[in-house]
Amino acid sequence: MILDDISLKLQAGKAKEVKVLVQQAIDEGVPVEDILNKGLLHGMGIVGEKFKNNEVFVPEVLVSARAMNIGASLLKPLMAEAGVEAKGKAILGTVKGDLHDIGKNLVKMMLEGKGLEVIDLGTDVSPEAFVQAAKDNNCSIICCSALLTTTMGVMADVVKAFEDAGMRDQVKIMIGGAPVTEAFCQQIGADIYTPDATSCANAAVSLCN
Ligand code: B1M
Repeated sequence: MILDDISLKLQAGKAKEVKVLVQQAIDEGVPVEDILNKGLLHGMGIVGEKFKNNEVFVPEVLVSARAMNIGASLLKPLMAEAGVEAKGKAILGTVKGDLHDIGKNLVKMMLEGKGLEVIDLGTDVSPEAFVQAAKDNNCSIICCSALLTTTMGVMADVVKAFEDAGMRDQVKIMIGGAPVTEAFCQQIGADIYTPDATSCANAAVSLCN
């Protein structure tokens, strides 16, 4: 089945073949969410398990990540609802010390798909940079991603940075990423935890409404 092939080629880091297969799946009318979840993310999940067990190493993970990004880029235009006016805007970044951006990029894709303008600060973003971007763009939705247990604490620093800037009541701080939980969100005084890109985008739209 084509979704299994996408997953296998992604695990093998074959970006060109992933691209061809994703396009083929689109042309065959396979639902975009299935291509993403049962193809690309399924493959990336297996790579993640192998990475954890020292069965693959950083170079292999990077080529799979590249294949993931190329495949996902084909899905992006299909996720955007045609002709949707921007409903609001959000600032997005992976927190300081953390270079993981695949999940963040998916969050961006989903937010844009729901009609939000996204100011993407990239990875390794300091708490001060989130505050500055909120000021510069007059933006009240702040989305922080973290993939490491060693960097998720920076999200607490982001909350504090907005407090110190006297802006805490003007922004909603949304957090997510594999190690992040609802309990952690409450513990650090952030506003909204969501477990995946789709629920993050839905929550952001609710805030805009
Ligand atoms: Co890294 N890495 N990594 N890594 N890496 C993990 C996270 C790890 C769990 C692997 C493992 O050991 N099992 C582990 C963390 C362990 C821990 O913290 N306790 C780990 C480690 C240790 C490291 C290094 C320290 C390894 C080293 O150098 N020794 C290093 C750190 C570098 C740094 O950041 N400073 C490192 C490096 C890398 C690569 C560069 C090789 C590469 C990143 C490439 C890139 O992003 N451009 C990489 C990758 C790819 C992974 C794994 C394999 C996959 C992560 C991923 O992209 N998943 C990961 C293992 C795993 O997660 N199984 C691992 C797919 C992505 C779609 O999921 O990002 O979780 P995710 O996003 C999800 C949700 O979390 C959510 O939405 C997405 C799906 O819908 N979400 C949000 C994300 N952000 C959100 C924000 C929201 C809401 C939802 O609201 C704002």
